[in-house]
Amino acid sequence: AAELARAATRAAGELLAPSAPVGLADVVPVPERVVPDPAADFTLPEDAVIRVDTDPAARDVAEQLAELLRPATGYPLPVTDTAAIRHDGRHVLTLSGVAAPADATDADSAASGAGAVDADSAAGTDAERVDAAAIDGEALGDEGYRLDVTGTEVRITAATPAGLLHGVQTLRQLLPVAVESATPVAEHWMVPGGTIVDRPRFAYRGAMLDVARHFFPVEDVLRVVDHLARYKLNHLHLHLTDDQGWRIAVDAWPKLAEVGGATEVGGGPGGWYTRDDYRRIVRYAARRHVTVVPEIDLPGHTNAALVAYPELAPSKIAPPPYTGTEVGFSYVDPADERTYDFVADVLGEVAALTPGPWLHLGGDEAFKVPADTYRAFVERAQELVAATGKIVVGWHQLAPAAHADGRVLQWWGTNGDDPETADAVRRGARVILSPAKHAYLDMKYAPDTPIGHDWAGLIDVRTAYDWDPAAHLADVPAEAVLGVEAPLWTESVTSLAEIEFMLLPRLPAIAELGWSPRATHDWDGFRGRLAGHGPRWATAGITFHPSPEVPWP
Ligand code: TNX
Repeated sequence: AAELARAATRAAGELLAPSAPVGLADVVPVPERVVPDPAADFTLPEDAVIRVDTDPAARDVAEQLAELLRPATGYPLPVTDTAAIRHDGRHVLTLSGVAAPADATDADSAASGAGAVDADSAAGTDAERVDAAAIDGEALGDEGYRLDVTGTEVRITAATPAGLLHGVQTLRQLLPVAVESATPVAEHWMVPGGTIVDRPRFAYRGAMLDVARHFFPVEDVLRVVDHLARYKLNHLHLHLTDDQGWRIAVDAWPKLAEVGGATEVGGGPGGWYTRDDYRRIVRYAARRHVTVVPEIDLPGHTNAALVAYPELAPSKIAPPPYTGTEVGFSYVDPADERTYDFVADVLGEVAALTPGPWLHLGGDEAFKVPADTYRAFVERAQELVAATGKIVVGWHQLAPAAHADGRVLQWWGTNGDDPETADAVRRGARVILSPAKHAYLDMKYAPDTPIGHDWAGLIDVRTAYDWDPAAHLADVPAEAVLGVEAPLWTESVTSLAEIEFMLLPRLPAIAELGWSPRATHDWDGFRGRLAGHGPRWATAGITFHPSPEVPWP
C-alpha cells in the first residue's frame, strides 16, 4: 500500500507543470515590508514539526497550518508546544508571540513562560532580525504579523491569533503551487528566505454574499469564508433577507423562514438557515478570524416577510411571492406597532446568534416610504439594534437619520460627491466603501460575461483595483473610513462555481486595497503577483475568470 501511495504521489506530481519558484514579495495582498534573503531559503522536510505557544487560539492556528499543509505534502507535521521541542538546528515552523490567556492555570502559565523565553530567541539571532525589520512586535497591532524564513526555521510572530493566521496565509502563498493539491504531491517544498513585516491598512475588509436572491447551502458559504481568509479579508456580510427570500430561522416568527424562505429569483426552491446552520457558519468563520455581519434589510426589500406575515404589510394583505429582480416596491408598515415588535424580535434573535459586534439594517431602496417616515423608522430600528448591544451598519441611505453610537454607513453609490453621507460622517458616522463602479462584484467583467449586471458599468480587474478607499468620497476624511467591502448580489448567480467566477480574480484586488499600504499600489505589480494565483485556484478546484488583463503563466 505504501508503494502504491508513493506511485500515486509521483503521478500527481508529474501532471503538474514544474512551478516557477515563488519570490518572497509574490504575495497578495502585497505585504507592507519585504526583505528577501536568498541565502536563507527553507525547505520543508518530512519530519518537520510545528511549534506553537500554549494559547489555545494560537494553537488552533497551528492546527490550521497543519491542515493546510498535510494533504499536499503527505507529511505528518505534528503540532507541539514551543517549550517542548527546541529548534536546535531541526527544521521547524514556529508560531509565537500570542500570550496565553490571563486566566490560565499555574501549570499553563509556567509552560507559556518557558515558551516565551524560547532558547533560540534568547540566543540573540532572532532578536537581531527583529531589529532589522524596524517594526517592533507592538506595532504589529491586532492583525499584523512578522514572518522570518531562515535555512532551518519559518517563524511567524504576531500579538494575536488573527495575526498568526494572516502569517499562515502568507506562508501558504510562498510555498509551491502544488501546496493547493488535495492529495500528496512529490515536490521540493521550498519557502524563499528573508523577512516580511505586515499589517493591514484598514480594520474592516470584507465581502458580501447575497443569499436571498438565490439561496446557497452552508457548505458554499464556508467555501467563500475560505476565499476571504486566503486574502486576509476579515468580515463576511450576509445579506439574509430580501423580496425573493427570507433565509434565517426566527423562533418568534417561524413563517419568515418556512414561508418566506421557500422562494428565490427564477422560481427555484429557495431555502433558509436553521439556527444551527447559522451557528455553524459563524463558528467556521470565527476560526478563520472572519466576523459575520448579518443583514436584515429594512424597511424595504421585505416582500418575503410580507408573504409570511401579511399583518406587516401596509395593506394587511399578503402580496404574491416575488421571484423577479425589480427593487424598491415592498416595505413593512411603519405606522403599525406590530412592525416594531417584529423588528425587535428578529434583531434580538439574530444578535444573540452572532458573536461579532455588528448588525446590518439594510435601509436601501425603500422608494415607497416618504423621507420623514423613513427617517423615523430608521431611528427606531437603530435604537433596537443598540438595545441588542450591537453596532448599527447600514447602506448609506441611512445617512439622514440621527447618529447612533458607532454607526457605520456602507457607501455603494456611483458618484463620490455625496453630501448626505459626508454630513452623517460629520455627525459621527464611519464608512465602509463599496462603490458600485469598482467594488460591485455582480457587475460583468466585460460585455460578453455570461452572468452579472452592468447598471454600474463593467468592472474588469483593473477597475476593481484602481481606486483609493481613503480618497474616494468627497468631504469624508480618511480617518472616517473603516474599510472596504465587495458585495456580491446574486440575482444572476446561482451556484458556487458562479460565485467563484465573479469573486476571482476581483476579490483579491479589493483585498489588496483594504490591506496593503497605499504606497505599494501598482497595477502592473499587482497583476503580475495575481497571475501566480491562477494555477493555485486551478489546483484547488476553484473556479475563476481567466481575465485577459492578467498574465497567467
Ligand atoms: C442595488 S446596492 C441593490 C440591490 C441589488 C443590486 C444589484 C443596494 C444596496 N441595493 O438590491 O441587488 O443593486 O446590483
